[in-house]
Amino acid sequence: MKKIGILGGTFNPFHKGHLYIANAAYTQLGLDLVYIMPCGIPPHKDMDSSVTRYQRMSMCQKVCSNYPYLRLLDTELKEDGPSYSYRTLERIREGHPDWELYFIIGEDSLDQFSTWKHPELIAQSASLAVAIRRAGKSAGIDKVCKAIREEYGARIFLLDSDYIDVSSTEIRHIIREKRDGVEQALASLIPAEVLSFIREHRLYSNGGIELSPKKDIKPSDFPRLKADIEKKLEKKLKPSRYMHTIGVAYTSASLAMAYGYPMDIAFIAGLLHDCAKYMSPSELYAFCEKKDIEISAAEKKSPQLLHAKAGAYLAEKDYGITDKDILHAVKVHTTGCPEMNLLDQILFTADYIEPNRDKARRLTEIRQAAFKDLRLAIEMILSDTIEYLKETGKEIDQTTYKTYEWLKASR
Ligand code: DGI
Ligand code: FE
Ligand code: FE
Repeated sequence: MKKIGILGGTFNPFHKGHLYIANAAYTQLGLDLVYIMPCGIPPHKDMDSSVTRYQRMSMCQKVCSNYPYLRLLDTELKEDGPSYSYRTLERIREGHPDWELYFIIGEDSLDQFSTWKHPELIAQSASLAVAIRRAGKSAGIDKVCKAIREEYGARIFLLDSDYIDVSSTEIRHIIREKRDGVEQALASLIPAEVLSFIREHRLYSNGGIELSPKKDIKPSDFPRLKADIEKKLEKKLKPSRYMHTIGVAYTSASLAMAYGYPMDIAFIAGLLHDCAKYMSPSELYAFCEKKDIEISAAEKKSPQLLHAKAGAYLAEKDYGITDKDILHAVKVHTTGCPEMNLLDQILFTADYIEPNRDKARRLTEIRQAAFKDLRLAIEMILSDTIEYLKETGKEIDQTTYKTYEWLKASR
């Protein structure tokens, strides 16, 4: 038997609270997998009707592809009417006789449990995994559990999950009202890949008010910008470096497609990432000193690393790029950085896997991983890079290590 958690919800949008609960169930109950199950039409909750079930599904899918223990379950998404948990769980059980089910719910849902349709059938199909706030564990909860156990024969497990206090309703309000510091607030509440999906699809923003007008490249400007940058780069870079650059641009755009990031932005980041590569190490060093760009200990010993920072500088000053995401992704494309955002991750990976590359040892595996599990791909790249640098006796930048540690810790 496989121990399977089921976390249902509207996920409108998916947020970090969901992630905490799923993770608490996975680790504390020793589950094999947790299925994220967005509903088709929610029975009670009022819905933002402008967001389709497929968009809610995509947001869940994006998160699932970044966590190996999460999977998407579309049982309820496919239903036309409202879904009832007792029926859904029955159907899952019939479809997967080898699954031992743990139905993950919040403490509030447990209070409501007897008002659900056929609680006795739910209790037959699955154990209940109840996420409670550690701080708020009340005496009341034991009483409620006892009553439900006795009345319905339910098996109940309590999960310690002092999850961050966040609700989808609150998130929708923050976006709609465009409160101050909205970007930062949202980044702490929603996984990065969901946030970029919300941005790209302009969800929850009421009549097209954009959540931060961060796309500094208008779609109508893109063809011209692309042509101009390509022309300039072709003159500056060696032919092989230019080929690589084009490869990274298209690979970035493809990864952007796969993970729901604006493709034009990813393409431009790919084009510009090595724009400083025409300089030799000593020229890069002199350039950065002159421009007051900070030089780390590792960069002192291996000044070619500076092509990333110098590239970000040139992208802004020589190529007129103002988009912060692009400039940041170029800046960290060689070492990565802790908390690297989605575009950082896309560019970092594209640089390693683009079609002209042929030297790295696990290229085939990493290329496959990149489109399924981006973080895993980055972990593999960093691990191989660190190994390679050790073998060749090169100085390893602290940022490279820190990025690797961050990834492993946030898995
Ligand atoms: O500029 P590219 O060749 O396209 O690719 P890149 O910007 O990822 O640079 C790759 C090179 O950088 C590769 O030879 C490994 C090296 N590198 C990556 N992290 C570090 C590093 N070199 C040193 N010395 N220290 C690092 O931490
Ligand atoms: Fe590079
Ligand atoms: Fe490169």
